[in-house]
Amino acid sequence: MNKKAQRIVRDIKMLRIQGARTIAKAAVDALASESDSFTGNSRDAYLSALLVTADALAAARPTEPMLRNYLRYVINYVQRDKDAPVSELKQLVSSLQKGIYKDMERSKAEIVKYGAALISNGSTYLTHCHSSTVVGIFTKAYDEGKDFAVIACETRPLYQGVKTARELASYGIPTTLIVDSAAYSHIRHCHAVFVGADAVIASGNLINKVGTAGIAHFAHSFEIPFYSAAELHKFDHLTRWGMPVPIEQRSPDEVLRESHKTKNLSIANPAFDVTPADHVTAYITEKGIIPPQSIMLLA
Ligand code: RUB
Repeated sequence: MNKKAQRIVRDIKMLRIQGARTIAKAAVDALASESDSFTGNSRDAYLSALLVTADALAAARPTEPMLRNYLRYVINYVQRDKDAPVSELKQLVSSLQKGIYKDMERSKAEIVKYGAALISNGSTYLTHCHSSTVVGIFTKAYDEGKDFAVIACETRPLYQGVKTARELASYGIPTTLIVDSAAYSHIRHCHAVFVGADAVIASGNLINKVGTAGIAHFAHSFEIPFYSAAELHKFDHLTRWGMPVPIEQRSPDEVLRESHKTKNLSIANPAFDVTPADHVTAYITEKGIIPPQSIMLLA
């Protein structure tokens, strides 16, 4: 792998690059850079360099179908073109990259438009973690002149919710940051919950940052709408045949400092959890706002 691709793999692993869309975009960038820097005329060597890079990127965050779907899309195109010389394949990858970026921008703009339409004056919304799509929904609604407030959960252990709160507050949206365990007492005063999505599976269940499922459960019990902003590329097609989506387990060091660790103490640090489809009011997709039961048909 070239230096840039190695750096992107590292940054994705360490969450310097976070959030499904941003990760997928960076992964496509890494693959295109690997393609670009390849020297030589061997088609097999070129393809194997791409496959090695794609594998490393996919392994960096195993719960990210959007990343896998886009990488697979590029690799499939390259493999299909059996007679093309390496120079042509390089051009192909570069134009696929541009197409993917356009596609991502288009779908985000649609989701943001549909999502902003759900925001009303005088309301308060709760969000969890950092989703660039959800931030886009709130900022679009604000640009449309809507007057509303946001409560953001800080999102232990890596505090991505602080990033959300800072972005929204600096945009001018009244925002309150709470610790994750305060979600229950705040949610009853909210009008809806908006979260992002890392993966959507065949059952319509949502996989998103750990803590999401609990928030969805509270929302369900208070009859508060719970929305997930999810591009259709976040759908994991393998789940149609019963393949489970692995839940990434991260380092215990993110939870507890070395000096605070004690004998016999184990630490669990799952990055995501699974929200059952019946706790999801709807997915906000680029094709519109749809019930979780319809996601498989559409994706
Ligand atoms: C981020 C997270 C986000 C989704 C969607 O988790 O759970 O809600 O990735 O983000 P992490 P987006 O910080 O562990 O990557 O809407 O930007 O795709």
